[in-house]
Amino acid sequence: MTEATAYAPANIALSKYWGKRDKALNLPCNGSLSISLGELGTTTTVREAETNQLRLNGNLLSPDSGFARKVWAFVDFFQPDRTQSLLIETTNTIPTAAGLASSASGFAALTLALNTFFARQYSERDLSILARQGSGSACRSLWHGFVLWQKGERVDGLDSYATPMASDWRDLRIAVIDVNTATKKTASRDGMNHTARTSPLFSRWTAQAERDLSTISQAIESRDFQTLGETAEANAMMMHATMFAARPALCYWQEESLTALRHVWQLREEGLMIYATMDAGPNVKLLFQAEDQSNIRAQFPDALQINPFQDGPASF
Ligand code: 2P0
Repeated sequence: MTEATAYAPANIALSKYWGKRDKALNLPCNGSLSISLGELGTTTTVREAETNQLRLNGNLLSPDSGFARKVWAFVDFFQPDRTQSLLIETTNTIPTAAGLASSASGFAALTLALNTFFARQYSERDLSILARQGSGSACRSLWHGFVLWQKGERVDGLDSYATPMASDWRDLRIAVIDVNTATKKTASRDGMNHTARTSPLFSRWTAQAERDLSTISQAIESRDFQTLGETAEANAMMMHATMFAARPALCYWQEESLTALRHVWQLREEGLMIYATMDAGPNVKLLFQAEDQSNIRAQFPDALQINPFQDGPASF
């Protein structure tokens, strides 16, 4: 194969991954469950080349940049002897203004493109295990829809991989309120390690996160939007509370984050079925149903609305 291209969607966790039991293998302390973002993701092409080159959104990256080092180390999983030089072109279809992390879709698309390029024909399970080693949340980005990453117990991580859930919940909607897209101060990797090491709430967090995962999983099966929304929001708040309790405190929020959350809580008091989640940044993501789409647009006119089950490019 002289060229291979693959697409993978970004994902938002409804029950979060925050804390590793093994930093080198990205093995989590608890399982997590996400919803993929359809057409918002990453397309990656791998080609034969004279020298190794990495392009991100059209720009050539220095081989010394942190991201380039991670990418080339990842390529070694597929080509340990480094005989073939490669041009890797990776392009995000996520509007930069949405401020959504792209490392998950980036490493998932790279995993799929390398698998085709090197004609490896790895199983979906093995691809998820490989993607996880590029970036933990990437193991969930190989599929559309709801995806569950089981934490696993083994020290080699061979039982820590993601699987897609059968549900096709077409009325589910997501919106992203862009609070601030400036580069975040603390990378997720450093933030979760700091939290695991210093937050006295950490063990409570991992135990509750496992329970939330199970509650959300059941809510998806029974199409219980209220339970899904309440649990996803509570899970995100507890993850951030665990970070606030770290020493020193870790806070990804900005003033506008709390303003947006208060807006959500007020609307809910008025009877609107809307819930919020937040990741390792200040943006607030909304969960709601198709019937409330125009209402949400009126309340949050600048938010990017996403229909996760709209037909997007297939990943496998
Ligand atoms: C998640 N996040 O479950 C959580 C919620 C951010 C907050 O996964 O170190 O980029 O590469 O394994 O996957 C972001 O962390 O971290 C993340 P690494 P990753 O989506």
